[in-house]
Amino acid sequence: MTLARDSDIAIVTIDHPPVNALSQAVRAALVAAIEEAVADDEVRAIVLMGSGRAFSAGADIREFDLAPQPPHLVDIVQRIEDAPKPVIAALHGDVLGGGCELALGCHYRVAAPGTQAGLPEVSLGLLPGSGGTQRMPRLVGFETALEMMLDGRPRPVAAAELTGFVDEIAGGDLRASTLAFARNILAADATPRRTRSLPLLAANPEVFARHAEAVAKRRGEPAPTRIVAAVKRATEMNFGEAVARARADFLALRDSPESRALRHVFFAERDATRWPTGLTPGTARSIERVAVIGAGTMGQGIAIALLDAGLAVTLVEAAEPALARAKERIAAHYDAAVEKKRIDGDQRDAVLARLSGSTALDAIADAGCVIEAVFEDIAVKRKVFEEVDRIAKRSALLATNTSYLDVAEIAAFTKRRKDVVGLHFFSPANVMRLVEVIRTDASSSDTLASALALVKCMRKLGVVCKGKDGFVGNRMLAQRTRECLFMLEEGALPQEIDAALESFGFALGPFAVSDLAGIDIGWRNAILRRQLIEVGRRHCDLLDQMVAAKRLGQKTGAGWFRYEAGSRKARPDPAVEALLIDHSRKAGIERRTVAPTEIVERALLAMINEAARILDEGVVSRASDVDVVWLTGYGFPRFRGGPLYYADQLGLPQVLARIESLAERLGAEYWTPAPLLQRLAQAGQGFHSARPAR
Ligand code: 3H9
Repeated sequence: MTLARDSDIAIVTIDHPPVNALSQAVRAALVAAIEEAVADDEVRAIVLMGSGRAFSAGADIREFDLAPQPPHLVDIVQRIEDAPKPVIAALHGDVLGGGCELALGCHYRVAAPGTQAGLPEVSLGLLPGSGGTQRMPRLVGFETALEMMLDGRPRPVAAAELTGFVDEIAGGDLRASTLAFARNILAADATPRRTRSLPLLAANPEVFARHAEAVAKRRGEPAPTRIVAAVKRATEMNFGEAVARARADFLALRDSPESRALRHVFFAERDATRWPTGLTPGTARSIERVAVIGAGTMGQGIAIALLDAGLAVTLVEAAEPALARAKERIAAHYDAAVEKKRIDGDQRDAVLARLSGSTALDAIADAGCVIEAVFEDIAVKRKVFEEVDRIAKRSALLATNTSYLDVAEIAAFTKRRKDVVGLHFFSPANVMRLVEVIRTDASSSDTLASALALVKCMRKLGVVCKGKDGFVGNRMLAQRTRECLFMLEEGALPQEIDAALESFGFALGPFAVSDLAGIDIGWRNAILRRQLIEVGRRHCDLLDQMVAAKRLGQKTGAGWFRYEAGSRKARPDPAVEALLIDHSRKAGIERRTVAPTEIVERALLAMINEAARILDEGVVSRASDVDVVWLTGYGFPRFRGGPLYYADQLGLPQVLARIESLAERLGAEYWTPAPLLQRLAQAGQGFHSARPAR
C-alpha cells in the first residue's frame, strides 16, 4: 500500500501482486492510509487505485478457511463512503467481488478502457458481503445488479448496462485522468456523493419473482436464493440493516459445504495449470500454423478452436467431398456468429482466410503442430503417423486426439517419439474447456511445454496425464457406465438412474448424455475397451442390443428415451422397459426397485475406486487434477468439488467400508477396493491431504 500526494490530492495505491487480493494485511494498510489522508487537512480529495494488472480481484480467497480477521472489508467500505472528502476510485483491469464493493463505496469512479467489473461471489458459493447487494442496484438498477450477482460474469465497464457504475472512461493515462476528474469535483465544490444515499429506482416486483423462479432450478446451490433475497431487502428495510443481513448471510455461506467445495474448485483449476511435480521444466516452441488431420466433427471443432485462438489451420481429409463439407460447416459456424452479432463480417472473413484445406498429407509440411483426429483404430493411426513422421518438419509438435489408445504405441510409429503427445479434446471441441494432455515416458519436456502453451492459447484447461485406456475421464466413465448398465439389468429404468444423478447435481443423467452423444459412440468405445482390458465375468450386452435395435439416441429419435420429432426432450419409453424386462429374464436376474441412494452410491463409488487406481499409477500428479477433469469435461457438479473431493468429504474410511459392503453383496470382481484407498483410509488421510502448499 502506498500513500502519495499530488498537491492537495492523496493517492492511495493498493500494491499486492498479482491481483491485489484484499488480505488482512492489505485491509489493515488500506484503513491506515485512508485514515491518514482523511486526517490530513491539506488533503482535499482522495484517489484510490491499484497497481499492476488489476484494481483488485476482491477478498483473499485463501483466508476464507480461517476465522474472519479485522478490519473487515464491510467496515472499510463504509468508512470510505462516510469520508468527509471526495474519494474517487481509479479502476483498471479486474474490479471483482470485494474489489468492486470497494469501488462502490467510493464517491466517484473513473475507469481505464478495457476495465472489467463483476460480482463473481456466486461462483464461490457466496454473495457480495461488503454492501454490494445494496449499492450495486443503486447505480445500475435491480435487473443488471441481480444478473451480475447471479451469473458472476465480469462485464466491460464501457457496456451500456454499467453506465451508472462509472462516471468517466479515462481518455488517456488513468492516474492523470482521475486527478483531473478530482480537480473538477473540487472546483465545482462537489460534496461526497454517497452511493447509499442515491435513490432506488422503483423495483418491479416481477424482477424478484422471475429471478427467484430461475434460481430455484439451481439445485444444491444455496447462494443464488440468498442473493435474490438480499437484493430484495433494499426495498424492504433500511440500508444499514440490509448490509448487516447480507454480511451475516455471507458468513453463513462461507462456512457452507458448497462454498468450501467451490473454493477447492477455484484452486484446483489453477493448480492444474502448474507444471507437473518432478518433471524438468521445458521451453515451449512457437507455433503459428497447426495441421489437423481428419475433418470429422472432432477435427472441425479443433480447427474452430485453433482459428479462434488466432492460429492458421490446415485441414487435411482424404476425400474431397468430406473436406468441402467440413469447410462449409466451419464457415457456417462463423456465419452464425455474425448473425448473432458476436463478430462482424470482416472478422469472419479474416478468420476464414487463416483456414486452408487439402486432400494431400504433404500440406502439413509447414505446420508447427500436427493434430491427428482420424478414426479410433490403431492400424489407421499407424498409417497416418508413419506418413506424418516422413512429412512434418523436424521441429513440429505431433499430437494424437485418441481417447483410448496407447499414446506411447502411437509415438513408436514415428522416429521422433520425444515429439509426440496426446491432446484429448472433448466434443464439441470449440466449446469444451478440458483437454487431457497425455505425455509418454519418451515425450520431452519441451514437447509437453509446447502442448500446454498451445492449449492455454486456445483458452482451454490442459490437465497433464499419462497412460492409455481412457486416461482419466473416460477410464472413470467406463466404470460408471458399467455400474449403471448393471443397475438397469437389476431393475432400474434409465429415467430413474438419470433422475438420481441429476438430483445429485449432474446437469444431465448418464443415459440422456448417451442419447445426446449417440449410443453407437459409447458402444464402439466399449468394444475397443473389450479388446484392451480383460473382460470381467459379469458382462452386460445392453449396449449391443440397443445398437442392434438401431436405437442410437436423439439422432434416431429413440435411444434410452424416446424423442418426438423436432424435440430434444427425453421421454421415458415403454419399449426400453420391455427390452430391459426381457433382458433381465434371459439373464436370470430378478428385477427389483433400485433406490436413488443406491444409484448415486454405486455410480460414484465405481468412479472413485478407479480414480484411486489412476492416482496410484501416477496417471496424474495431483488428486485435484482428477476433480478438474470431471468438473470441466463431464459436468460433475461444481458445488460438490469433484469426485475425489467428494470422497474426502464422505471420509475415506466410510468410502472404503461402503465399497467393501458392495463387494460382499455384488462380488469382488468389480468392487475390490483400490490399494491407495485402503492405505489412505487406514492412515486417516484424504486424497487431497498431499495437496501442494500455496
Ligand atoms: C469476495 O470478494 C467476497 C466479498 O464480497 C466480501 C468479502 C468480505 N484471492 O486466475 P489467475 C490468485 S470473494 C486469492 O491464475 P488470471 C490465483 O490463485 C472473491 N488469490 O490469473 C493465482 O495464484 P497463483 C471474489 C487470488 O489472469 C493468481 O492470483 N473474487 C484471487 O487468469 C493469478 O490468478 C473472485 O472470485 C483472490 N481473490 O485471472 C475473483 N484471485 O499464481 C477470483 C486470483 O498462485 N479471481 N488469485 O496460481 C479471478 O477470477 C481471476 O484470478 C482473475 C485473474 C480474473 C482475477
